[in-house]
Amino acid sequence: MHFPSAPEAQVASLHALLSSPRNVAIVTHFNPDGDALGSSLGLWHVLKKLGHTAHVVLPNTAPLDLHWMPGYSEAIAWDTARSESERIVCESEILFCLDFNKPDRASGLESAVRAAKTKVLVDHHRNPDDFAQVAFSDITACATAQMVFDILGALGHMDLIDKNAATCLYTGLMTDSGSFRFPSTTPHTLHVAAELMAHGAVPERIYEAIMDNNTEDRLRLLGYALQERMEVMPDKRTALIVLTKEDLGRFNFQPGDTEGLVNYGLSIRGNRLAAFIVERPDVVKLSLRSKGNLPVNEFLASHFTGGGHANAAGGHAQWPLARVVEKFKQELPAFLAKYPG
Ligand SMILES: [Mn+2]
Repeated sequence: MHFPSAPEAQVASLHALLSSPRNVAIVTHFNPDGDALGSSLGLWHVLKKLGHTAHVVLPNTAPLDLHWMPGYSEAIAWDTARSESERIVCESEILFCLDFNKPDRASGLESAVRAAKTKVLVDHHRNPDDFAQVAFSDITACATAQMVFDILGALGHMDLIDKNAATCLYTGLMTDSGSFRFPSTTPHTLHVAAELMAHGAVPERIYEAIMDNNTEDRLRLLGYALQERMEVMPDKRTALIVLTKEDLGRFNFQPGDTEGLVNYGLSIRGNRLAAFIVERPDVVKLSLRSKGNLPVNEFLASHFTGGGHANAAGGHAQWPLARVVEKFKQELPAFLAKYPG
């Protein structure tokens, strides 16, 4: 098996760093998703087996539907344990930064991340900041969990991937690849999935744990968003969903409840763009998805604050909701005209 996300030089540096027992911390991005947690916990299970002292430290508590992941109960979160989180990150001998590539994505842990002396970046997002001593950056990898697998394989630790680690890594792979359907899914992705299955991951269980985990409020919010708050623009092959903070309050919004909502707009026959704009307490957030050659990361970077992948990107704006929606609609025609589909 080959490990495309694990270049020899970086693997050698990491091998040297981990050659004796260390105090290791693993940090991932704010609002951790399946890949953030899956890559972090997957790596954590293996580092412990190698004899390191290891902690997963989250900038905030993960959504409830990820709490089942093996090892989650031993992770700590900055929003519930600030000083302990910061201390563990600051005092770590090696800090892994997984699934993000700019220190501010660690939110409240940003200064602790900057202060940590030896940082190892493992990430698949575009345009990484240069803040880590050892950097694994592969924008072609469908998930950070896939990169962690490659790195563990290149280090010769594949045999240390037990059922728990395999379950975590498979979760990252599955969630970030859209259940193995996004264009980022490669033959290698499926080889890694197969290997993780052989190490104990059970796809049926993991899919159920992630997907069949709705609350009634979340499903009602989805129905409401599609029925009352989705604008379909057939001439633009675009669907736009806008939710106000009152909408969220009405359905007792919990973090993660609107995860994946934007994809419904893209599932309309013929659509090439879907947008979801949501009003949060201090910011308006945008989430864009597209098909084919329509780089929504460019659109967000040009007109809002944000970025991401060509077909899946996110951003925000510190303006009133109405102004964000107006700006989106204003800039949309020129963007679509630039990339005729
Ligand atoms: Mn990811």
